[in-house]
Amino acid sequence: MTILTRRKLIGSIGVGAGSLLLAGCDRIVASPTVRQVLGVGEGLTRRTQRLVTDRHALAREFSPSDMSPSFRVNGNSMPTSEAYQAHAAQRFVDWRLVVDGLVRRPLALSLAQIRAMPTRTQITRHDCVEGWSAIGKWTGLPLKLLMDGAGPLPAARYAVFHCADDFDGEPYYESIDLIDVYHPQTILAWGMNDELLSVGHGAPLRLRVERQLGYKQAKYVMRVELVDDLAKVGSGKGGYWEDSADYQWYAGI
Ligand SMILES: Nc1nc2c(c(=O)[nH]1)N[C@H]1C(S)=C(S)[C@@H](COP(=O)(O)O)O[C@H]1N2
Ligand SMILES: [Mo]
Repeated sequence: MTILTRRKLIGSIGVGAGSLLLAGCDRIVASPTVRQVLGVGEGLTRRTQRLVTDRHALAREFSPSDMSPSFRVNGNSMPTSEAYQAHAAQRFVDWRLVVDGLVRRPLALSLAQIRAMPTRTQITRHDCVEGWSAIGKWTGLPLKLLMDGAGPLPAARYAVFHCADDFDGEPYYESIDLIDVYHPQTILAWGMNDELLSVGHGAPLRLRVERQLGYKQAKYVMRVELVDDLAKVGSGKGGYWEDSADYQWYAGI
């Protein structure tokens, strides 16, 4: 009930709507009847404001002295596929990142090509839902630049990150919407803490989408697919953990 109503609210005002519309939304929530029906009070107002106004805000960045002395490896630490292991043994020289789906120009880029493109470096805090956090430094290609190369078609709404690893045969994947795709801190990282990304942390390439929780930070990214609908991918909920353990697709913090 609450969720449906909230969806309706958000749907009707639209993500990215300005403060005028938000003020209208506040008025709706301020009416005692609506508040009683929703049974949520200020929580809804705050969450709605966050969704409407803050999608472009930056995650906090830290200084080198804040970096955690150790950064845990979590989830899969080495994809078991033979193809991946052969690439890892050759330091990914013949590996290609595929960009396809709803794009004008499908791409297949080598790690060298990706590393030759402009980079962004950021020191951020990774928050895992299992209850640990770590601050690390990530260097990689802003996803926006990859999109500039591939040219998403007008129908594209989400980017899906297909990974090399699996859990019991179910491939790991994640997805984000275009707001996060174009967020300035969204990068495909090939470097971590001033070194090449290790296999444990997702070599050769892992997503960093800094406003979101740990499970969205897909490691071992092999392919970025632009889609119009997440229902067609995996079991349809937008990610491995979303499909298998009811994790929220929107893990923005
Ligand atoms: N491909 C892939 N990506 C993944 C995972 C995984 O198992 N496989 N685990 C996720 C989870 S739950 C977390 S907390 C982080 C862990 O990243 P780390 O190993 O660099 O700490 O990766 C996320 N991305
Ligand atoms: Mo996690």
